[in-house]
Parts: sequence; structure tokens; C-alpha cells
Amino acid sequence: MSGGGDGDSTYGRKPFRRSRSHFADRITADGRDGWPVDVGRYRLVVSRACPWASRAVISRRLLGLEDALSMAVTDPLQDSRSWHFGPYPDGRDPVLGIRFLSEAYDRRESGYPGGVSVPAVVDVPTGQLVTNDFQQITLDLATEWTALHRQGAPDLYPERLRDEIDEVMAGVYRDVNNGVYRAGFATGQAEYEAACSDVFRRLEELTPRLRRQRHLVGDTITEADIRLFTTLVRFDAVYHGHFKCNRWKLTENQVLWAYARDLFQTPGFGDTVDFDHIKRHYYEVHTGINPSRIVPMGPDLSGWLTPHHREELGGRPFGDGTPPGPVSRGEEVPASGRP
Ligand SMILES: N[C@@H](CCC(=O)N[C@@H](CS)C(=O)NCC(=O)O)C(=O)O
Repeated sequence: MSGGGDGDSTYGRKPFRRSRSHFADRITADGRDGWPVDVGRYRLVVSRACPWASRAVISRRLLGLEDALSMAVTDPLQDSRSWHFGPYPDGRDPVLGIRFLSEAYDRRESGYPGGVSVPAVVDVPTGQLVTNDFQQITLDLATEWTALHRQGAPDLYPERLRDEIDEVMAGVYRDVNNGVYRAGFATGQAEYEAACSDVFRRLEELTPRLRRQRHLVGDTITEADIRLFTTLVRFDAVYHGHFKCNRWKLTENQVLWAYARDLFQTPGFGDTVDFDHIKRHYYEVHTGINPSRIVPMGPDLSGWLTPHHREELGGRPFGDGTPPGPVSRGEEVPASGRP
């Protein structure tokens, strides 16, 4: 493992700290950082195992950016040189021509000492990394790439709701998205208990809100839902066991379980999720907390497809827009990863 955000190297020494994204250039409509929005110029590199990368996979699909921004899916298991393109012919990304994502980092900054992380956006003509700033990438897809959105794309970051979305997302990030990692990589009992308590306190705080309304903020799907979903969908599969966030299972919280299923069954969410990649990545890569690398057989995933009845709450998932069409050819999640 080459270190970085979630690397196993974080285990066993000091409290878990998420690294700040080092490459924070933005791809914008006006190109002010030197990276203008452009059809076919950039490649999004993701792991379907990674919750931070999965945000971008979902946003790209909801917004219909598949033809504008191509996507490479790495092997779920990093090797000693970190994320690689093992599943592609000859182990090379067919567009970038590289075998390791680190090659794009090196082209941007030789000798960069930090970790190699996904999501990453790479400039295809030069092969250089543009950004690995997972907090900003999706906001820019929603607000800077608008000229290339599909017809009927939802507004995932509506201006009039931004303050509330930002506030909800800040709490979800600290206590839930990153809270599960703080619990999972804790190196002492007190640190673990504090993080685990944060996770469940925040989820329990969100529950009454989601009992009343179909989506987290306003009555449509927003960036806030995407960010909560990426943690909830991993909850019982990896966070409950591997990260010891086991006060209750998602399936035991009626409201959150129905909320997560509603999103899962919405085009653009569940059709991006690969449970096989998720489970193998967490259980096989973090050998500090799972030295045997054994991947559990459960949980039973069939419940994800059961009726959720959230329509009864009203809400308009896509606002004045429409759901995305079918998954692009070649981007389907294999049967091994689906419920
Ligand atoms: N810490 C990353 C956030 C994204 C992240 O942590 N991604 C994980 C995968 S879920 C990663 O690629 N970690 C690098 C590693 O494990 O080597 C950043 O600085 O932007």
C-alpha cells in the first residue's frame, strides 16, 4: 500500500486523520485554473469500492455526463504501487495508456510524496492529474459542467438551498462519512468509542427528518443525499463488521433503510454500486484490522430490491427533470457485484 487517505499504513500508530486533497485545481466553465470544461478532455478515475469516488460516479450518471467525461474503474485492490488498471487488457487504462494511477500523479508533480487516491480527474492530452479533491469534484460537476448536462438533469446543488445543504453535509461528513473511518482505524478504545458514538448519534439525529421527508434537503435529490447514500450503502456490508460500527445495522433502522433502498432503486444510484468490489477492497486491503484477509459471505443483499414505500412521502426526486436512462454500454456493474 502506498499510504494516502485510507491506507492501511494509518493503522497502529496515531489517530486516524484524513489527508487533505493536495491537488485542488478546479475544472470550471471559465477555465480560471487553466482547466476549462470540455467534452472528452478529462478522464475520471474511480474505484467502485471507494465512497468518495462513488459520489462522482453517481453525480456523473445523474447529470448525464458519461459522453463528456469518460470514466476508468480501477481494480478494487491496490498493490504496492496503489491503484492500478489490472482489469483492462494488458493492465492498461485504454484511454490514458497507463498501468498505475500514480503515473498521472507523477506527470503532474514528480516525486509527490503523498498518497495516490481516488477519485482523480486526469487531463487526457497530457496525462496529468488535474484534481483529487473529492469534496469539490462533485460540486463542480453539478455547477460548472452545466452546459454539458443531459436534458432533464436534476439540479443537485440548488442555489437557494446551498446553506442548508452545506450544513447537513458538514455534519454528515464529520460524523458519518468520515466517522466510520475514524471508528474503523481507531488505535485506542476511547478513540473508537467516540467515533462510533458520533456515527450513530448523527444517524439517529437524521432519522426523524427522513421519517417526515423523502430527501435530506428540500423535496428533490441533492448532493446531500448522494453523500449520505455512499456511506449507507456500505454500512452493513463493511462498516458494521470491518469498522466495528455495530450498534445497529442499517436494516434495523426502518427509516434509514427505506431511504437508502429508495435511492438504491433510483436510476443512477444502485446501478453504480458493486458490492463485490466494496467487500473485497475493505476486507482484503486493510490487513491491519483484518489480517486473515477473509471476506465474509454476508450480508444477504436481496433486501435492497424490496419495496420502500417512500413515494408516499411525496417529494419529486428529479424536480422538474427526469431520471437518467440506462447505464452506458461497458459501464454496467457485473452480476457478481449486484444484489
Ligand atoms: N484522502 C483522499 C480522499 C479520498 C480517499 O481517501 N480515497 C481512498 C479510497 S476510499 C484512497 O484512494 N486512498 C488511498 C489509498 O488507500 O492508498 C484525498 O486526499 O483526496
